[in-house]
Amino acid sequence: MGCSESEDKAAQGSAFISRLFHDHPETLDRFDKFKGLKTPDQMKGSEDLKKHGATVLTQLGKILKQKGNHESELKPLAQTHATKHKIPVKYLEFISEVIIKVIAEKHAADFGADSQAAMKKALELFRNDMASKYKEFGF
Ligand code: 89R
Repeated sequence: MGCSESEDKAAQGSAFISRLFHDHPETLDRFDKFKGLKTPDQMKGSEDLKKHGATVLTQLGKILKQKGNHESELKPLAQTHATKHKIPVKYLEFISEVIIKVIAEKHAADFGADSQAAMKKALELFRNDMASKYKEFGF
């Protein structure tokens, strides 16, 4: 997630999401607006998927930068993902794996064992706090 240009963000964000849909097709079913995307080419060509990819990455980036002091950002995200989109914690595990995998593939040289471990830890913290918020929302 080292790129800051917004175009890179859209490309990178949609790369994570496409990979999630590929590795775990059941996750695609949660999106009414992406259900029609059947092939990797359709996913790559979707402006809407890029836009959403950038939204997700921007939000995740903000949260991870807080290093745990993320209550005000995390709460509304947990609320929509628990009560509206109904995204199980398992799916948050999937996306965490995908994020690590994709960065490791695309940026192998800058993503050594230490960076990977740090990213894993940050994503774990994010997931744990999402899970406790989910409980508060009865999900
Ligand atoms: C699904 C993970 C994540 C996962 C959805 C998933 C889209 C940020 C899944 C629409 C769905 C469905 C929507 C609605 C959505 O709503 O809070 O417009 N997510 C919306 O019909 C994550 C993660 C982050 C994240 C956001 C933001 C929005 C949004 C922001 C918009 C505002 C709102 C963790 C990486 C299921 C495939 C930071 C996953 F499986 F990966 F866990 N979202 N989302 N999401 Fe989602």
